[in-house]
Amino acid sequence: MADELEALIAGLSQPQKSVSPKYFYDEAGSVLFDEITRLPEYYLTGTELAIMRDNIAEMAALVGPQASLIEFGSGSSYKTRLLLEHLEDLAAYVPVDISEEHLLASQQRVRQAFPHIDVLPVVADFTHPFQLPDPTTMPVRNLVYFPGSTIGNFEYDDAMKLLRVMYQEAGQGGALLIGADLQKDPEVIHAAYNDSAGVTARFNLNMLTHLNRAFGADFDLDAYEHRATYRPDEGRVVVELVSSHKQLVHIGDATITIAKDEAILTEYSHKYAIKTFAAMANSAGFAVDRVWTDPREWFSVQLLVRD
Ligand code: SAH
Ligand code: AVI
Repeated sequence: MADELEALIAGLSQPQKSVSPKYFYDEAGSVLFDEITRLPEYYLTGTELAIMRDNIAEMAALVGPQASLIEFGSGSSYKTRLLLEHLEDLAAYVPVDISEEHLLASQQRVRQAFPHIDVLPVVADFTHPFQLPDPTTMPVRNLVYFPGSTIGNFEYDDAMKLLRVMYQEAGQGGALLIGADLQKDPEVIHAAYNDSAGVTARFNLNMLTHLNRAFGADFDLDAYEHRATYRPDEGRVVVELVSSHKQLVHIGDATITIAKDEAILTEYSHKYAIKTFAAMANSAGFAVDRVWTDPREWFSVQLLVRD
């Protein structure tokens, strides 16, 4: 907690103030994210799910029997159900997530639906070293699963670090099945992060409620507005909270001055070109075995393998 507070204060003390997007995900934030996935503008989840449905038989055949399925940022494990249904004779399912209550409640439901599967949830921040449990049955290989384009919430260096961690966790003969959102019409992307029902705005603002509760901060919850801008030249959405007036925020023993109209960066959401993503995968040691997309080529699910 002391390290977390220190990192938070450091982020809020830079000329460009920022807070890690991991603070979106308290219990309320996880529920709001689920609501986002059902929005008509938020094409990512529906498109990825359709890709999974269309190709699940081939995916399961490529992975083979008795794998251990390790998921980073599992959320509600909704898309994962397809893998749990189709992967043959799964050795274990290990969902990893930072949002404790949501993870445990989701896995209760997964256990009920798949009583024959060894479900071993891990509450952890996957950007720091963490321990994975040993399944009761020895797996033939590991399949790391990282759906949702959550990789896109990391800047290049941190995304590379995470891919290297997943390379290690995949182990010899293992693989990474990863969802990566693709570059497309900027208006489509803009709408996905500026939905008409205002759910993304509530999701973004909830981060401050979370920080006030978890760290005793005193952000004025009424003073901020959601802003999300797609920058095609950078291939990413920039998500911010913009302060309507000057204020002092106390967090730990720090006092942060936030100017009128100043923006706190809360998230990047990178949109990839298939080629750039392949270069990242290769730099992490993976070979790109398969890339599945939808007919509009809006989203990709990729099987990255290691030898
Ligand atoms: N996989 C789901 C959820 C994606 S939302 C889907 O595809 O729909 C991102 C998920 O990652 C959330 O459940 C969030 O709690 C989790 N998450 C974000 N940052 C994390 C971190 N640093 N460590 C662990 N989990 C994290
Ligand atoms: C989890 N992650 C991939 C989402 C995204 O699209 O970048 C989080 C999100 N932020 C705003 N809407 C959804």
